[in-house]
Amino acid sequence: MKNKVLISLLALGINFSIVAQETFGATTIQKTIVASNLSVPWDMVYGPDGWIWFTELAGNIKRMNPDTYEMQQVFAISDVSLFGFSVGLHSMILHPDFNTNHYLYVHYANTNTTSKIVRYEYDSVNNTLINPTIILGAIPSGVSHNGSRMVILDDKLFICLGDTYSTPAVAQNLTSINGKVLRMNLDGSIPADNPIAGSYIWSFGHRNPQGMCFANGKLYSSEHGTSANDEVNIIEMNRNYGWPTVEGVCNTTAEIAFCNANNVAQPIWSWSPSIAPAGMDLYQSEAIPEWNNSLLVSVLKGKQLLQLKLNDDGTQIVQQNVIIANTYGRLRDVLVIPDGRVFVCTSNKDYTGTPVAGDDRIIELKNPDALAVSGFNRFEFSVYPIPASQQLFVNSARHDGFISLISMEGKKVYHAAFSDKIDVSQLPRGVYEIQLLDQAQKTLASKKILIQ
Ligand SMILES: [Ca+2]
Ligand SMILES: [Ca+2]
Ligand SMILES: [Ca+2]
Repeated sequence: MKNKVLISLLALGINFSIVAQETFGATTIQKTIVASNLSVPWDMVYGPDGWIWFTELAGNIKRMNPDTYEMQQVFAISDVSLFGFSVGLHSMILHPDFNTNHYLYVHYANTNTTSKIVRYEYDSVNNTLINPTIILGAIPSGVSHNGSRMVILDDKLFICLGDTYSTPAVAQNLTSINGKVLRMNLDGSIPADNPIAGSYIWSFGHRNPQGMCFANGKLYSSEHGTSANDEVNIIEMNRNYGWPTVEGVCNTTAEIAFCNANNVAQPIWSWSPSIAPAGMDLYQSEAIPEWNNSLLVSVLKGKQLLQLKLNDDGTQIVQQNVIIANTYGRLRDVLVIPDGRVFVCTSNKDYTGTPVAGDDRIIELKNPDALAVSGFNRFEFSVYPIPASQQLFVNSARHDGFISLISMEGKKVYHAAFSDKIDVSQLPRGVYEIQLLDQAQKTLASKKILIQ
């Protein structure tokens, strides 16, 4: 298999190197540098178009084909303001219905005191971005602590924002949007069902959250502490996460008093001394079974990729394992794609990194044996959101064949040619099995979903 990969990649003229093989439990992981000479790649997302999209700090938006590693520069944002401790273009998210509406959202600093969220449309004919629309402008920003990651969930956009570094007290000020997780409609308006009427605020008391992912029906985030007390939190509506009064868990006399008075949500995991956890994604695949149901966290100062194994209901972290330690330098983001491969990007050209030749880079981690099983990667798929209420999006490398939905009573309630979007608004709430079938109606893969 390894030789086959080598030959096929050489045939494509790809400049790559398998840099390491390592064993986790019974699984051998292969690590390959698949992109080099980037400049602070900041946020990677897997697009409904099957490409890995990513931002670079100075304003570039690129995409990489995860199978051939072909790299394309799609766009360069012209009004990115670069200043402070690596402030510039930060997070990006693609609309779940990107294949139809081509919407892509970015968050970046546009002056030395403000940042904004802008929606672009992808022009697939010219492979560029067009029609920028400000979704949320004039977000106060600082020399550091500007967040950010974005998640789209049930037609709502969530973004985590830091305290702008110089003014920690804003995190507790409910008239400020800094030091918060915000929730907005996809056009930037304030949802009528937000906890504070007329406010974007979803949760508050955050210092500098720089990782966020939705999984297991929960919104997880990572957050930078001071010299200690980095955190992993489960973000809940209208909860206070403590900063700046509380760092990490509520364990000093002053913290306990504040936590009791303010119903503070404590982290489910914390690190001291601080390591600077950044990007975060959930690993949910049998391709590397040892990592199944784990949060993967890319770490800047600590230069690590960490596995945080979750308990069954996803409310606790039961074990931490180090996947990468001090090998590629600072790691800014981690991305899991539907076939169970993992991509991490370095951040060595940022304000405090020490770049080496080839930096910055993207490294792929995979179990070649799982991918070698004929078509294995074609059968992996993910669905979104969980639970779904209106539309269910299906993210699969395979677009032929059929999809079925089976109720818990065994009744086939949906069966049609493959589509990456299914209307489930008429289905009674409950647990269903979604099946992907090939052209001959043979089931390729299935998973349980919740519709409500
Ligand atoms: Ca990401
Ligand atoms: Ca906290
Ligand atoms: Ca504490």
